[in-house]
Amino acid sequence: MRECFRLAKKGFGKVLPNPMVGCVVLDRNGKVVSKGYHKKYGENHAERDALLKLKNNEAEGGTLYVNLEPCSHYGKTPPCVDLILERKLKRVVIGMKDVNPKVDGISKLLEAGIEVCTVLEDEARFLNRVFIKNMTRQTPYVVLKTASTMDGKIAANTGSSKWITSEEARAEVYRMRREFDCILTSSNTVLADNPRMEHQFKCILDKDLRVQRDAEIFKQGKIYVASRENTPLKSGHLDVEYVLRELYKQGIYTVFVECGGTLAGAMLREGLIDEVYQFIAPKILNDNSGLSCFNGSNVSEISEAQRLKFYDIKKIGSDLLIKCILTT
Ligand code: AOF
Ligand code: ZN
Repeated sequence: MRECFRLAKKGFGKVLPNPMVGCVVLDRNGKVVSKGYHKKYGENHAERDALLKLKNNEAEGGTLYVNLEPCSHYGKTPPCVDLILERKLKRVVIGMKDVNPKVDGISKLLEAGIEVCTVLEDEARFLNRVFIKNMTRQTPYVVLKTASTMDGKIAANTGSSKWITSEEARAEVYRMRREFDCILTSSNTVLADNPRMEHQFKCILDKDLRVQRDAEIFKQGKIYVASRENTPLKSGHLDVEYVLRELYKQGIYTVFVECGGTLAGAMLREGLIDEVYQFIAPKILNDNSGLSCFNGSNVSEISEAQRLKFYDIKKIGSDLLIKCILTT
């Protein structure tokens, strides 16, 4: 199954809105006879990719490993379950059940007398967390990036923020942006920093259309401006959840949020963030009037704090980059 995960990741950035899927086929003696993966959206599924490589049917009586339940529907390709039955496999080991309501592969396999079992489910679900969110919620997967001092400040009280992190960390942000379909920011950030935010698709939350068209951000890429003219308000602010759903309808499956503490705090409170990428510079501002990464309010108990799980940490230049996923 770990080999399936490794193969699946080769499809990173090329398969969305489909999942990343890898497949390993063993013959009746447990010897690996074929491997495959889902290479690109619309192309063969992992199981088909692996099984079609076999000249004689070495898979007969063998085991097929795949990190997602094989499909049973006619989509861009015929059902993988049919091919598995045709090739007479004895056992199928999956990582997770498919969340696509059109798919009911496990029952089809069981009905045909094939053994099915699940292994490493948590890891399989983590690998395809973007697909799961997209498919079950019809909304993009949202990662918020922030960069702070060790005491969680993103700027001094004058607004001075250039630069908290090292050049290497900033270069990493440029690279990271390319992994997302869209960058989302606020008019506050654009007015304060006038960033260029080089990207093919950018969304600015600008309720009162305060950002002028000659701002750097307009000089490149496609821009979606959400304002009171095209977006409903919720408690006097733009309904960000509505904006995310609109972006999804335009084929945006992943969003990278780069903003200040007000929007970050609001999105966190409203449960709109899936992950946080936090850069931490080896600096302490030591001023409580400095600006915070998350600017919510009225939280009186530590037990009310949002919980996250650190899943990756690395040093970039002189800074740390902590990647974490929200938990309940
Ligand atoms: C698998 N193996 O490698 C993939 C699966 O219409 P299609 O062909 O693009 O089918 C997309 C759906 O098929 C997708 O939402 C997911 O449920 C499943 N993708 N299934 O068994 C694969 N990519
Ligand atoms: Zn399939």
